[in-house]
Amino acid sequence: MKAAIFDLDGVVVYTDAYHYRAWKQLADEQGWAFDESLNDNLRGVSRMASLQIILDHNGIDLPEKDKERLATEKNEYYKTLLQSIDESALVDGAVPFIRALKEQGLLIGLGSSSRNAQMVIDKLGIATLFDAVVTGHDISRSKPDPQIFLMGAEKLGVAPADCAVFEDAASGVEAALAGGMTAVGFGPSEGLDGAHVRIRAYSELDPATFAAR
Ligand code: B16
Ligand code: MG
Repeated sequence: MKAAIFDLDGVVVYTDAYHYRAWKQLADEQGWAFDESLNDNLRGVSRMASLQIILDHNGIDLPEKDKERLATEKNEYYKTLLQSIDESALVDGAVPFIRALKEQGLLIGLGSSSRNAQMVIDKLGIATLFDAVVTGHDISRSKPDPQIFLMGAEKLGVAPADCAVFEDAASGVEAALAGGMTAVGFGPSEGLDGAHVRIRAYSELDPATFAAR
């Protein structure tokens, strides 16, 4: 193992809960059904594709212009929630685990579909943990396409086969596997069983043993 690429939302920061609250605010205003199990289907999925999943779930068809307005509205709610984000939003054990991997000589990347990812890591003061950052601004194809992680490996100068990917989304695990990387499924979501390693907390992994895989 030469590198580890981390997804952001739900893997390093609990912004998955913030995304949920922002979509829920929009859904309540619009009178749409939306709950945590539907929210699980939005993990790792781009903003517009997430909106489409919610609309499909509610059997609603809208012109493109309206969809763009609604997605922007959700993003405004999300950014308002982010204004009060602090260290308490860091996933338990994530930063110490990443530092321990660095001590083992691994390079660290960030591979997040979110266009807000850079702002989040800057605000939390964790941007310097990452040797390479790829976000929703850099990609043309969403997870489960492996593009985001392949770009990350390339930026790190490491072969995909020497990379591990930490993901809380089924689409992200699929992307890592499609990229020929070691996939680690993290967190409470279902649909992560195809990953090479499946954990619910960082305490389940020993960094030295993991780095030696
Ligand atoms: P934004 P990740 C993903 O980030 C989230 O899991 C997903 O819920 C969100 O819709 C997507 O980013 C886009 O985010 O609206 O901020 O551009 O999990 O890939 O870090
Ligand atoms: Mg995620």
